Amino acid sequence: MTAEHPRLKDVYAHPVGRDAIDRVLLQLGRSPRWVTNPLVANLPLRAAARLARPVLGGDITSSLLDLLADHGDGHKASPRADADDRPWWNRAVFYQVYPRSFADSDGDGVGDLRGLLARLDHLADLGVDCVWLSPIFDSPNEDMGYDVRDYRAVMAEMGTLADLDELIAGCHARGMRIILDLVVNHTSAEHPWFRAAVADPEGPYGSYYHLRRGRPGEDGSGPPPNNWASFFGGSAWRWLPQAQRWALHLFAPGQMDLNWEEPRVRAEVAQIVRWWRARGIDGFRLDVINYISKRPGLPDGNEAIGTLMQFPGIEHYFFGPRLHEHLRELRTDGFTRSPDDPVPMSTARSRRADGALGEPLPPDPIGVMVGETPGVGVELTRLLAGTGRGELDMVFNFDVLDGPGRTRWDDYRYDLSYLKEHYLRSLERLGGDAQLALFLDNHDNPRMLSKVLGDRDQDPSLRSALAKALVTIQLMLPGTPFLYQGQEIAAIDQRFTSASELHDVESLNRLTRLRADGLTEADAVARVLPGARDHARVPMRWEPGPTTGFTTGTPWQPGREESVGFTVAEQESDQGSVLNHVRRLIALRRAEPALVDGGMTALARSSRRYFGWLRTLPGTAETWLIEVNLTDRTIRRPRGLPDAEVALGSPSLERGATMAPYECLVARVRAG
Ligand code: ISL
Repeated sequence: MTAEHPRLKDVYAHPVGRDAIDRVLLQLGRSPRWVTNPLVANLPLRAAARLARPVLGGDITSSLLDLLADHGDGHKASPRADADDRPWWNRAVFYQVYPRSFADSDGDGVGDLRGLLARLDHLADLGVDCVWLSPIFDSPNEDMGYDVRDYRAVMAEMGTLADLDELIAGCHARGMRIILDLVVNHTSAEHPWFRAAVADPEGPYGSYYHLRRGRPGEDGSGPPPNNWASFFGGSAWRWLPQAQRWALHLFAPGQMDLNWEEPRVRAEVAQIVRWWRARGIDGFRLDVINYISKRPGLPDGNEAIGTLMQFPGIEHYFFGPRLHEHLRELRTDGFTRSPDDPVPMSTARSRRADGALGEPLPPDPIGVMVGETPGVGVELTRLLAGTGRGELDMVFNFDVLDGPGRTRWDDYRYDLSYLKEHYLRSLERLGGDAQLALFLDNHDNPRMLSKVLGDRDQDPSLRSALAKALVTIQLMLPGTPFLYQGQEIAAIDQRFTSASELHDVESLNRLTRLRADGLTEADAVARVLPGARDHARVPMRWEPGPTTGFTTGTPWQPGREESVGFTVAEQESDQGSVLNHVRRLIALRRAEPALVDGGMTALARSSRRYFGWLRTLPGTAETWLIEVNLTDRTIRRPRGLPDAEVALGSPSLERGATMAPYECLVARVRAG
């Protein structure tokens, strides 16, 4: 930014400023129009900040300007590649497996690699192109594998490296790629690097982490080096008596933040990636990858930002000064194949439009890089994953998950008109500059179905209809869909009743804090459940029965649901099931290029109830119509829609003047 006395509009014109302001407004539940109003937009930044002080609780100007200064204002992205040059992940359907809860082969109650191997046909039959596994590396599991002890070993309860090799080959043989979770913002405190750093902070591994001496005269009982908070509660610093140092952990006390300023850390990470690529892994989902670059000196966080975003310090690392540089280096040194690299142990077989398998593909020149990037909005998506930027391929923008003014912990009903608005606005603003990653569920969030339906999520007809509608949106909008296990059978939140049923470190810490604040156990549980990550971590429901075909033993996290019709086995034989709807949608994507490569035109843009759009393949007359009723009521279709032949619809292939609750359809527009 160049202006000496910036106005609010100058800040808003900067990609980082725009995303930061949009995020604050979303958090406060205010419309972005608040900033674009010319009277407000022309205010000098300092005056705007003064006016906003009662709402923000303090002055955030200098923090905002520091952030902008770190990133210049240029953001160049090349236009989207021609249809023929598009990378495979542009057309792929990804499927996230949470291995601990997917399938258990040995009866110990914990899902494992051989369990998944035995279920791979389920994913291939669904039409999945790429399987993503949540962490499987050796870990003490303080945060369920997001705390890695050895990046080149499989955790014992999930199997062995040989099992993983078999799994990779099994995916490839079925025409699916496979990616893993790369958790390198932090390691486990039990990782040998951290042990060595603690044993000798001045030695070769001391600089691998953020270790700080206490402030003068302190013995560790005093205040930590800065005011940063951990996402799982309390300070982000832990005192290490043996080393007489503080160590930074943005997550659990056993998840130690790596120091990416240290070149040897970056080289180690690149080597880990190359090692897995040689084994046949096709890329990685990179955990909290936007947090790796921290502002040098690790200064205190701005208090107003801390209060507003709930995590003091966040402005110093959510989009740190060297993020772009680190990502580019990792892409080149870790993910890009060089001519001397060994040929991967296997590669995926190609798959034709009719689903039939072809020959194994040549190795990909670059492994896919999917960034998990909390706090990143549309503009930063373009900066981090814009075509030709040489950083990430796609990022997850979490703004879709909660409505304006809401957080994950609020007990509220999600309004799908926000989902429509969010996706349309993102697509319009991204243009062809970056590929949208379309996801609604993952292992860190309650199920979207339950967020929308609330207590009515157990009503079988609403549940099925909405599950189909949501997945139709995900699979038919331009972008790359990421399905999460269970979405294909309309998984909903679990009815947990007591604290003893929760396992996640985040839920447990929150419960402890609420209890310490004086809440009864029942009240504390009630406050944690709306946002608990445990909901999405219950075992996959393969078949009816107490352990749902997940295990022959006692599941580590028992599933409590007793519904009829919401297991894979039951839905298999039901032509009208959610499972068969998802299969047909994916098959249609494969067969009809317009549904994947086609441009998009929104219909009835301002309707809050109806979500309709056309997909047209440039240079052809091939046009498809997709329609979704976003409400639990019957609605009228807008007038003037093209005549179209329904290929796939819920509840039927009839297309009348009205749409049933959460009805959705995909139809081929008739020529003329
Ligand atoms: O659940 C959250 C904390 O409130 C999310 O913000 C989540 O921590 C964030 O999206 C980062 O998630 C990833 O990294 C975490 C891990 O616990 C999550 O499971 C993972 O998806 C730390 O590695």
